[in-house]
Formats: sequence, C-alpha cells, structure tokens
Amino acid sequence: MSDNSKDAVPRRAVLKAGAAAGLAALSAKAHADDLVPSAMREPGSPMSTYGAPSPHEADVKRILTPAYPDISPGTGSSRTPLHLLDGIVTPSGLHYERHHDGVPDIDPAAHRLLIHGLVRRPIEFSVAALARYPRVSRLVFLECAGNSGGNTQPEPPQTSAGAIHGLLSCSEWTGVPLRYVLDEAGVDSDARWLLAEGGDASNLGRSIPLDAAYRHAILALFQNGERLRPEQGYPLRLLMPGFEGNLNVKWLHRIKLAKSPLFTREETSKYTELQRDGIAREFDLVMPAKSVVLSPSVGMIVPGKGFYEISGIAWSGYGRIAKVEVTTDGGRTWAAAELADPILPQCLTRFRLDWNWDGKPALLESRAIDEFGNGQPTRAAWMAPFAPGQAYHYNAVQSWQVASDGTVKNVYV
Ligand SMILES: Nc1nc2c(c(=O)[nH]1)N[C@H]1C(S)=C(S)[C@@H](COP(=O)(O)O)O[C@H]1N2
Ligand SMILES: [Mo]
Repeated sequence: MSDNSKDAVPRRAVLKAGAAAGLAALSAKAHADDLVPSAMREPGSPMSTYGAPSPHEADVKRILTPAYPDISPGTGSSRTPLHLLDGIVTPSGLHYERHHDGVPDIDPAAHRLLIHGLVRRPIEFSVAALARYPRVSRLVFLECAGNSGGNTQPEPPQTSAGAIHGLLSCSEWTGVPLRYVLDEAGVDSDARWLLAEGGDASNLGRSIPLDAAYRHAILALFQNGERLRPEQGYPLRLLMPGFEGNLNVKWLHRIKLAKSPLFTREETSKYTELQRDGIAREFDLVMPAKSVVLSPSVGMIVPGKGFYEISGIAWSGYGRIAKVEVTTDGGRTWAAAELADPILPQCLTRFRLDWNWDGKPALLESRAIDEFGNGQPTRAAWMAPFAPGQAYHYNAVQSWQVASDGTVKNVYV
C-alpha cells in the first residue's frame, strides 16, 4: 500500500482496533445456556439435491429492469447486486441477464450449430459432438455495453451500485475453442469476419472480426462448473472475453464466415456510439478499463468514524488490471489499493484498502489502470465527444459522497 494518503492505515492497526465497534465485550455473567445455542440442541435439516442460499439472504437478488413489461415481458435486463457480493465470482443465479426477446426453451438433443459461408465444407455440430472436443476454462467478466449508462443522465441516480453497474458479472466458463471447429470447416483465405447468430426469437446476430474470434472465442458449454443456465444461453453460447456483452451470442446456432461485416440490426440501430460531430463509432468492441467502489456505496450507511475496509472491483477488456488507486478526499490524495489474487486478464479483480474515517464528509473514488496503461476518464471528459443520449461503454470514475451522518450519495464532480 502506498502511504501518500493521510487515510491509509496499516492493516494490523485495523485488526488491533477490533476492526469496528462491533465487537461487544462478553458479559461477565454470560449464562452457560448462551454457550449452547439452540441449533446445537436439535438435529439439522437433511441433505438436498440442489442447494440454495440461506433464507436469511433472501434480499440478495437480481435487480429487474424490464424494458416493455406489457408488450414484451422477455425484453430487458436484470442486474447483479454487486454491492452485496464479495470476491470476484458471480453466483450463476445472480449473473446479470440481457434478453432481446426472452429466454428460449432449447432441447440440447435437438440443438445444432451450423458453420457455413466462406468455408471449404459447411458443418453442423450437435451439442454432443461439440462436447467431444478438448475444452478450456477461463474466469472472465461479461459486461453489457450499456452498463453504468445511468451515470450519463443529467442527475446522478441514487440507486445501489448494483443497479448502476450491475450489467456486469464474472464466471468461470468452460467450452471448446472456436478455432477447433473453424479448422474443421476450413476457413477460406479471404474470410475476415464472421456472423454469430442466436437461436432465440430476437434473431440477434453480430459481426465479429475473424482474427479476434479465431484467437479468443470459446464455444461455452459450462458456467461455474455446471451446464450453462438457460438465461446465459443454454446449451451453447459464444464467449468473446473482454468484448462487449452483445457479441457473446447466447443460444448460438449459426456462424457464417464472410469477407466484411454483415451490418446486422444490433450493430447499426444499436451498439454504435453517436458522437457530437454526427459520426458514429462502429465496431468499438472491447470493454474499456473500469473500477467501482462497492463498499461503501449508495444505500449503505457508514456507522460512525473508525476503521473500515474500502472494497470494490476493477476490470479491463484489454487485459489484466495493473493498479487501482483510491481517494477518500475527492482526489487530493490517492493510495494504491491492495489487489487480491487472482489477477487475471479480462476478469474482475477485487481491490481493498483500509480506511480510518474521521467522520467528516468524504469523497470516495477509485481509478483503475490496466497492464497496457488504459485508465478511466472523468465523467466530463468521457461525455465530451458523445451526442446526448449515447451511453455505451461508459467507464468514467465513479464518485461516492459520504456525509458526516454516514449516508452515501452518488455525485458528479
Ligand atoms: N441470442 C442472444 N444473445 C445475446 C443476447 C440476446 O438477447 N440474444 N443479449 C446480448 C447482450 S446485449 C448481452 S449484454 C449479453 C448478456 O448475457 P447474459 O444474459 O448471459 O448476462 O448477451 C448477449 N447475447
Ligand atoms: Mo448488452
């Protein structure tokens, strides 16, 4: 930890202080009964075939934001409650969802993946045939291009960190490198792009540069050790680590090799970035470096001065996170946060910093830098080139204002 912040404190000082005021001294007249809680007196529940979270954690759930609840209930998204989780892995049941026309019910025995277009021999794979190829596993984040777009609105949304930044999750994905099946089909030398199309009612299709797909794409069959969840594309999805969520086509059923992009609906009417000069950025596909403090964040109350751990996540579509700096005084001083292992490319990285709050108003921010030097702009700098309403790929620094009563607000600085 760098010590250029007046607030940086050695961890052992935190531990010595009992971390927080929460450690009540044991009453001298503690009755013997108190040492044998009721759960120690009766047998517990039996085993279950598939476990579920504790009923005491029922508030830890996705934040639903349907786009058109009446006319198209399957269109919209749900967000991961990032602020209620720790570590870097998103439990599968809390992975964010973004569906353009609902979750299809697909029988894996009937599902096929077609590879065609500029190939020597078009092939159709069953899921079982695909599953016989060698597999790889990668722990990577998935982020919707529209994530954090709420912070482009004129007034800062006073909703939880998950509600603002939770179109973001991280899983271990296991599947077959796309290049194995492309090599089976024999890609023509003049192919430069591929179209990936989903087998859902939205007909979602995206053009992807062949070079990047050949090197990085995975035909994902498993998520966090089990088969994909239906919401995440069961039985087969394309995984493009670090690329905007939309390219990670779910319920994948077709890949067509082509010379140029196909200019599908999703990459023309949406997922382009209109600038003030009238020019739209197209095929801006990699998610930029970003970070957010999750604890404390809006909705939490910092219960008085003393020792706290500031904690959050950082990520970059380009590679590994190299550094995260945190300020508690609105940018006058910055301290390097501790980065928790593992630090993987295109993966969430957990950062932590000990903080001794003096009880005065504090302005908390984090800024991440990845291994290639990509960082985060201020909100004003991020907003400058874009036309009003454009909110894709927002990666500006997030500012949280902690008031002296411990309440936390989202602020633009
Ligand atoms: N077939 C299909 N693929 C899709 C989508 C979709 O609606 N249909 N949504 C896309 C978008 S916009 C995102 S952000 C991610 C979301 O993946 P998730 O629902 O597993 O989080 O899937 C992408 N792939
Ligand atoms: Mo998305």
